[in-house]
Amino acid sequence: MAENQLTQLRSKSRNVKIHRDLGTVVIGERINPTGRKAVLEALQAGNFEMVRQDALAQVAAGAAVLDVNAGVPGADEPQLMVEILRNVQVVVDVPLCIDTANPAALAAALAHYEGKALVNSVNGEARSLESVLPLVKEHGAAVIGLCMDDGGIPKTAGERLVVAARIIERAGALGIGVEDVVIDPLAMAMSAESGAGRVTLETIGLVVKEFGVNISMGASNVSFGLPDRKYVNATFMAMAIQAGLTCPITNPLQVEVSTAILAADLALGRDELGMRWIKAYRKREKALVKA
Ligand code: THG
Repeated sequence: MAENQLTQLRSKSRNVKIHRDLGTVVIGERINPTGRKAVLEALQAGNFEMVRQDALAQVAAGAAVLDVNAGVPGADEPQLMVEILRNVQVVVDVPLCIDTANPAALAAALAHYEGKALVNSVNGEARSLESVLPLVKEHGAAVIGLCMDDGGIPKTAGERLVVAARIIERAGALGIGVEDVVIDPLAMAMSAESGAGRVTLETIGLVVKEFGVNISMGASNVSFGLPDRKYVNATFMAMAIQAGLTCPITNPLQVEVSTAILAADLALGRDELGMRWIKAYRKREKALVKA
């Protein structure tokens, strides 16, 4: 069993620690035109108000880090990414997770960013490793490594572990410590492939045992194509935290998911005297009274 790693991210004035003995770190998923049509339409209209609102609301709902994606078809992604980052940083001061497959957008974002960002993402493909990891090293960032490569997404947990090992090894060769590599086992739609949830959970187990690294994933992906997604998301979230997930990319406004995260942390002894659970309860009560 490898020792659990500590990943630290920073914004201008805040430091966020990610470690398996600490509370689960929520990375808010909502600033994403690829995943959300309303954001896409706002950005296409040159309107950044929704991005600012999504930033504020997610942090108020408990996100410690925000994922930022600028994938608008036909747009100048490097320029749009920086514009979105600027708008987010005007309203909140939390570390950001830069979600792009475009090396030019990543370079622009890292040049603009003050602090230690989480790069989302690199994968096991040679081209990705060669373009992303030097930027991560140059800017002293941390990086999410996806368990996939030229061959696509491996079917078994053992094969995904092999990809994770390659990413960690290549990062290490460039001087990026294992504590700054966060592995994403890949969560896919369970409605399309019945074993999808299980292989994700098994991958988390293998990667944590071997490397002790922090684990992230797009945790809402599992429920694509299903009705009542929030219950599926919440249950899968608790199971994945038990397996070793430490920093899910998810929607903190979905109360079923947020409470599942807090309850899982409580059950695993990461919430002293249940203080975080009680605080979140009081906050929900207060919001109900106001409404
Ligand atoms: N791993 C890593 N990064 C990721 C993902 C991952 N980034 C993108 C994605 N997956 C995580 N982000 C989202 C964002 C939104 C949704 C899911 C994952 C989502 N959107 C609703 C939907 O599609 O039904 C909302 C639709 C809408 O409002 O238009 O669920 O896996 N490293």
